[in-house]
Amino acid sequence: MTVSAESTASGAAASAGTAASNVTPLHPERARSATDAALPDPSEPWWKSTTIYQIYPRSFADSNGDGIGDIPGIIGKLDYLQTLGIGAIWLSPIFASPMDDNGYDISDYQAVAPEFGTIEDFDRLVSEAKARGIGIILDLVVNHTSDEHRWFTEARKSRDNPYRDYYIWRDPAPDGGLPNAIPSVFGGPAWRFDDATGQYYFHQFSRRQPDLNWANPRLRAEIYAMMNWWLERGIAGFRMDVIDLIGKEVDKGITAEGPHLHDYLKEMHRETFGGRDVLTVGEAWSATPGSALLYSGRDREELSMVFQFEHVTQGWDEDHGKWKPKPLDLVALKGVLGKWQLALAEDGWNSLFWGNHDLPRAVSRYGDAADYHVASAKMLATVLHLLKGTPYVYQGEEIGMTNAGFESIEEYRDIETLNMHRLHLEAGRSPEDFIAGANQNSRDNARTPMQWSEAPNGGFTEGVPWIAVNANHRQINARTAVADEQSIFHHYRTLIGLRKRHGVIVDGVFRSYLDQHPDVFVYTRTLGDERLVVVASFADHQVSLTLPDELRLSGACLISNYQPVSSLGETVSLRPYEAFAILKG
Ligand code: TEU
Ligand code: CA
Repeated sequence: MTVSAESTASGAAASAGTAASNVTPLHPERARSATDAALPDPSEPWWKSTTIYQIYPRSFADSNGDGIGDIPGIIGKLDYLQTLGIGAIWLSPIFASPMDDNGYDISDYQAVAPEFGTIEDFDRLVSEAKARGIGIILDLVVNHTSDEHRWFTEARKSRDNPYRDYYIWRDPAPDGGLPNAIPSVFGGPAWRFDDATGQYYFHQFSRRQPDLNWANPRLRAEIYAMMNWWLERGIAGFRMDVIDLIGKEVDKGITAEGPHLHDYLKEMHRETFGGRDVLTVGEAWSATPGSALLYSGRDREELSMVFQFEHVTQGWDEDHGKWKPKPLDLVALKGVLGKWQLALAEDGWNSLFWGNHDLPRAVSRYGDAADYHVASAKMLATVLHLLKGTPYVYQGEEIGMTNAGFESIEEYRDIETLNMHRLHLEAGRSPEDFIAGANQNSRDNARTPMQWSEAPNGGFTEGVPWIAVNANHRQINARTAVADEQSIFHHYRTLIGLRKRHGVIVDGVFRSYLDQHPDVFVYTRTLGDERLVVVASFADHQVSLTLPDELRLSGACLISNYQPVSSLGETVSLRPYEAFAILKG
């Protein structure tokens, strides 16, 4: 049961709002007067008090029965997203692509992939979303293109082709072998020999995703022109794919955070989105708190924020990485989250996420999908959404979708998973072992179709889905969740509403407590005389806590996943995965 002092109020407001709000500006909640102290500071960027929803178009909603999600399908679900209360959609790639990596291999940046729709569909999505106070954030994939992009088909024609230097070519090593040993993220070497011109080209992902040479100013100018073309269509910003890799210096073995990376980002800022009221978030697997300040510092004129992944990789095995994930270590996890909260307390800005289209489902990885599905999913949402930063909800997370539970490699579709499976077997390791790891961490766990209803295929498609729908869609689906006020969906809706109304959630100073406690995450957010206390249990059993003096207080219970808790004494007893937040002041 989710209750909060405000939920009944916000429920009424939301349903009422829907009727009235079809013509509101993009972020109406920010129109309120600056004197409302408790409210977020309206002079701050919209994306500091807004929650973002990520859509993986292939798996969201299919409108024409071909088993593949599409843009008209997304338009048909905008009312659902407006009810959830999100302020912008991060749309994974919708551009023309041979789909070797499901669109992260683009063959034409200014064309919509036919299976996803048309440019007219896209413009309708932008206007229909805007009418509901929702912005559209596009995925900018400019570390590499598809090998079917005109630039690459030209470049591989001859060594002196005008597009040759848009990519990274090297002669074979003296022994005729690979130029160097840089590996591809998807397994195998990062170099592919091109018979026609007798040189290797560099690809950090699949061999059909050749890396671009950002040292080439002509290339950069073309990319900036493309970005401005989309900005002119009214988008709300960009998510930038592996942006930490564009400054690579391959001869030095440098791939991430190369010497000119921040020069390129400053130039991009100057030439494209600088001065526009948009959100830019860079995916940076190599980011550290120090480099995050370079990317997102307020005077840096680079990006709004980055996606850093330390809370993800801390759970990976040293040797086998994500294919042998370690059991949840809460002390390590909250240690990383706390470090980033403190490091970006005065400057820079955090992104907050448990999942995305590359990561396992949150409730399966960090919660307990089997015995405490609803309680643990709500606990995870409370812990993440009350931290300082911009929260991201990955499609289906708001209804507690779980990992796929595939039994055989035949059910998998992801190029990274299939590549790693092949290499795993070639290394003589057991297929069962691989499937066990894939079931926990393969990217396909996030890519099974959105579960809209109990209907066949979860109401995702009238056709045959490109990847299997999770059988638990009969229990876990949006129709059931929206109809049940106590569902995970309404818990997310309440949290998203709280961030719009409470400055302490947006700007409050973070402080954690009981850092070495293996089962609970306790932290506060303080702004002026307002203090928010968040208490959460990651344990599937009852836990008793002794609280430090400064946490023994009473106030308004903003949210909880059991009964409301509005006062804390010396000791507190927490039920399995219990979580609540109390606002004092
Ligand atoms: O991901 C970057 C990336 O390194 C991860 O996908 C990585 O492969 C993995 O999942 C962690 O082991 C971005 C996109 O998010 C991803 O979908 C693309 O496949 C990749 O870049 C290439 O564009
Ligand atoms: Ca379709």
